[in-house]
Amino acid sequence: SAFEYAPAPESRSVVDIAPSYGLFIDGEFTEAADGKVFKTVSPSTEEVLSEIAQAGEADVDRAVRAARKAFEKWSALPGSERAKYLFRIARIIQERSRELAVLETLDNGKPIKETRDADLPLVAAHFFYYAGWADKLDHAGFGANPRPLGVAGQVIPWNFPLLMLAWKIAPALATGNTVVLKPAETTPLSALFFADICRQAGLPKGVVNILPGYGDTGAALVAHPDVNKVAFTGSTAVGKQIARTVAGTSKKLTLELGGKGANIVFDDAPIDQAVEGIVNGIFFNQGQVCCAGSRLLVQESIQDELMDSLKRRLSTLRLGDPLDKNTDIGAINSEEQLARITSLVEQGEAEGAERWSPACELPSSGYWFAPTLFTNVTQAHTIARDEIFGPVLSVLTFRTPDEAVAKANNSQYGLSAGIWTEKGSRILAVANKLRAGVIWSNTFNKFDPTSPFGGYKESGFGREGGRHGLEAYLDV
Ligand code: TXE
Repeated sequence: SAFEYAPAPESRSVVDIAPSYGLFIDGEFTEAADGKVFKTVSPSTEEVLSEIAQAGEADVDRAVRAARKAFEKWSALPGSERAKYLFRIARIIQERSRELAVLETLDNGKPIKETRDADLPLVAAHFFYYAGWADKLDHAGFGANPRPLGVAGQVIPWNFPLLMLAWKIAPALATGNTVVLKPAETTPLSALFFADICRQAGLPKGVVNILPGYGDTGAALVAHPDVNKVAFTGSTAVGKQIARTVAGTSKKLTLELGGKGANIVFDDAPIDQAVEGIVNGIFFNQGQVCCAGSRLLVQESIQDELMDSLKRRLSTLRLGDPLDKNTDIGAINSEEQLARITSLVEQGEAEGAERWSPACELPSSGYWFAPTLFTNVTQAHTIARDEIFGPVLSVLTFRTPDEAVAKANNSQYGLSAGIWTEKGSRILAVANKLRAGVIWSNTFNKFDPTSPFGGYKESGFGREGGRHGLEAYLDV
């Protein structure tokens, strides 16, 4: 794509990680008021990468004040001026994309192939896309002169650290808001490198503030009385807690939460293409994707053929060093996440589903989980209902399109779905009945900044991306 900019294979030496990092408040890196720090670890080796300042309530307050002060000038700039900064940020991201891809792989554990070819190009694309909107807000269909909300408090997860930052920060800045963002505790580094990029781009002080920390830092940010807009991506449990905090205030809220995506394969689907889509759907980023196709719904008549092909394909996946450009499956992001996956998989076995994994040796240090398939799964099984957020696929069958739709919709979640069939009429008929925010057909996990993304039901509300993503940051 036009946004790709990462020419060579990657090595650790392209990134220089300092032994410690501060919080980024009002354009400066600073220690936490109470001096607290935490360590960030590389999940593929358990090596400590750096020591990070941990923001407390006093730091949240300082950052929100800085953002409030910056808002006066930032929101008064013509959109064309804000666009210049965003374009500059986008270009610096492209120029530094090798460094950022390696950094993200080290801190997150995901394969370099993904950070290089998916995360980083998409991060740059989001900044370019929203830079383009900054001077066209009067033409976005919201009426003349839509106004920014003020200070946005943004809390993001660890599965796509820099991409989630881009989803949040690019539309907020384009619309004239200022930002205080809390990255996840296991992946703070790329957000801090982004702070450096803001300085490199000459972004006015206080427009972007980055506060690493744990859940309590996020809770303090969300609760701060001078925050006007809250944007959260993470677990459904924390999303509900945040909704309770925000209820009864005038803050605007968008939530992007969990999922249990159904990938529906009809008997006329091209099998080889479907197998690639199934693999991409659940093993991309080790399955730690909110819109993962974690439930495979396969038409009964092709179950045996499809499972044979799928098992053969899984046996070719390479698990290991995420910095190796041939690696398909990297490390699980944290020990906690590995424990969560392990416990749900054990529950799947205990409830009677049949477990299968290809022969594969796991490295001796780091957090790893082999690609796993479950067959003989029923809709009552926990592994068919709960988000596992790991490389684990639950396979169910159906006979008719109506049964496929009923099973796909039988979920507390409604974020994503996939439909595999040669029949265009069937794609439309089925898609119209699915309660999911994003539906792919004959492909999976395709992302584009022009397209809104978000969920039904307990997958959250509000949309990010596209023109709709602007609305979340504007009074119209
Ligand atoms: O999420 P948390 P965790 C799902 C996935 C995963 C599970 C748990 O199923 O297995 O959630 O992951 C911050 N107030 N998803 O524990 O805790 C936290 O510091 C404000 C799906 O990592 O929700 C981090 O920055 N913030 C998901 C962010 O919330 C709080 C992505 C996410 O962490 C907070 C991640 C609080 N009270 C997990 N408590 C997706 N939708 O993509 C924590 N945080």
